Amino acid sequence: MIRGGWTGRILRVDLSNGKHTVQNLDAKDAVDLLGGRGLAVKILWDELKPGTDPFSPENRLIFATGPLTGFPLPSSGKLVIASKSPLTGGYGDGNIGTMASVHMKKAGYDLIVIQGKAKEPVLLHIEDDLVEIKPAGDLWGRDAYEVQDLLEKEYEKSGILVIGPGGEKLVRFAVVVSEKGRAGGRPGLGAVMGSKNLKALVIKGTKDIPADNLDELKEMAKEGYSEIKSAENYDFWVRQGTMATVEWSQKNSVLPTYNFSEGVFEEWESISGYKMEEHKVSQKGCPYCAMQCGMQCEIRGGPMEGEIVEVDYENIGMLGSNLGIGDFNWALNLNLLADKEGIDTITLGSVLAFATEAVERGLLSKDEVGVDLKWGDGQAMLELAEMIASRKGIGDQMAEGVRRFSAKIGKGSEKFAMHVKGLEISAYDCHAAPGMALAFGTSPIGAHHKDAWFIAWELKLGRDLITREKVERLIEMQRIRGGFFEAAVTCRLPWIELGFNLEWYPKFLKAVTGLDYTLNDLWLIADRIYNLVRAFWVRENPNWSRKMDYPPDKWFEEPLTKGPLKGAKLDRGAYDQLLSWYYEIRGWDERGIPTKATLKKSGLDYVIEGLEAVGVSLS
Ligand code: PTT
Ligand code: SF4
Repeated sequence: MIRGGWTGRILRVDLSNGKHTVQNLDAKDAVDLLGGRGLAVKILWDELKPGTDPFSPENRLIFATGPLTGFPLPSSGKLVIASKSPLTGGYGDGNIGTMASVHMKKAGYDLIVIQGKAKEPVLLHIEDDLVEIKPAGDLWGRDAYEVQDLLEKEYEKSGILVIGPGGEKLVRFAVVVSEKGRAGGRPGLGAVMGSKNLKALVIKGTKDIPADNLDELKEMAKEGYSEIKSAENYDFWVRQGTMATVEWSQKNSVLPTYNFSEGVFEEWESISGYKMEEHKVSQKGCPYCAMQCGMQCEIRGGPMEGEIVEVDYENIGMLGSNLGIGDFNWALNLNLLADKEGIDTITLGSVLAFATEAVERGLLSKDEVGVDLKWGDGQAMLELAEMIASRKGIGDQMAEGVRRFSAKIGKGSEKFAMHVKGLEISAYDCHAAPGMALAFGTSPIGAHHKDAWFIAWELKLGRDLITREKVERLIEMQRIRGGFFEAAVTCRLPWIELGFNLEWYPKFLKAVTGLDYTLNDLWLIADRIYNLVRAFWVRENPNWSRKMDYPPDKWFEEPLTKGPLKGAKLDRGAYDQLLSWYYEIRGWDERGIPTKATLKKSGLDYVIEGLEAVGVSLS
């Protein structure tokens, strides 16, 4: 019997007719899928007709907590935002640290599901059982930071989620922003919010969240926090956070450079974690987190000089080395522009780098771009980034993401459009990392590292190793990160960065829900979620083939020309072999589609009918 953790309630809001309802959360779904990504994909599977336009009122925008959310447990203040992605056309989600997650649970909602489209810009205001849709015409057109400031003044002690002008203009990689420095929903979930004319969600909750054993939970949390704080690398983490990865990536030849042409960057020291420390003025963290990795840096040059921006590795990898920018201040200017406009830094870095390479190869002229684009030219990159956010000039095409932009340019440019399934690759070069390439290839939302930052394990196993064991380890990592952490909706960084013991999580779950999950139970849930997400993609693409799981041609065809791994590139035969093992272990057929037996084993019998209805023949 469930004794806590979930509130058991889903808030449904239809912006077309202005009505809302509260629905009971199905207890079996909660137990079988936990929350976050698990419950979100189930709703999308159940409620979206195949082929639904992501920008249509029928698409759902889902804010999903997990059973641990809202309790004072280490790093549990996260929120999954999910929808059918306008960037990829498949399942999309993001994970954002925000007080909105805590307030959602305290207001008594596990999930908020939004559908429809408001006639005019609106904001959704929730205070416990009060739910109101209010005009927000005065906020439309304002940047995400301004809106955060205005709403904080009007609604005290509330959780706030907003979109910037990028989301309003339906930039396909617009994100949802919170607390000036947190951003989530890389696959364009800010644009889905914009398509619904929803500028902001403000939520305040004051209720107690049911828990099976609150005293035990508090005791465990105390121990958990103290384990985290006594971890060997805790002090260094608090100094540099994710920015320590710049040096690590450079040393291991995976720092994305010149549109993922190289894995090392000559000027890496000027964009490193140490450089960041020189700019750091303060730091903050997500709710209930003792790791405080939100590094607040002062910009000391360029048009945004004097302003403060929150900095992370992905942002600097993609807006620094990947653009050939060695001046930290220009990378910071680009980062802040993306945050205020509410667009994803990773895709922004990718689409700017792609355009620069297209110019270099003579496939785009200076006149076509409207800006004299060169590697390392921060001023030119910033001008173009502004054009993207406002969809002006060529920015209108670039706002569609690299897959669509390269299709427009043609002339073979698809080979260096760095994406998988339409989602741009996050900041790890894979010329010499076949396992990490497979992680990007098989990530359930397109090329994101969130499901498997496998490169760290791959280096230990041996980067050239092509074995079934390597693939088993990759799947193990996907189960933990993409399966468990995205469904429990708690931060994975205590585990991956500080070695926080995974055994804590079944204990936390027991204390809040009263249910006895073993780690193995959690991996079965993870597999169920992966099978359901894959089924969602296949239902949208009934001619699914293994080509959907391939990284871009560049990594196979153009070797590294610099650094200790000069000459390295991926081998197609080896990649194909890894992919075949991957499918075999997951119980998917040679096209990458779960077999009937696999779906049944995961308790997903209902999926079989859904796939067959769109003409997919299952093995
Ligand atoms: C995440 C992706 C990342 S992952 C980064 S930096 W990273 C980029 N951050 C952006 C940003 O900032 N502004 C912006 N305009 N666009 C941005 N795009 C990029 O988005 C994130 C942290 C980080 S910092 C990471 S690794 C971990 N991610 C987690 C995850 O995915 N799941 C989980 N259970 N725990 C995680 N913990 C860490 O959280 P997306 P955040 Mg993010 C400014 O959103 O879509 O998932 O993409 O949410 O609150 O900023 O925290 O080196
Ligand atoms: Fe947020 Fe960083 Fe803490 Fe994770 S480690 S919860 S991203 S502050």
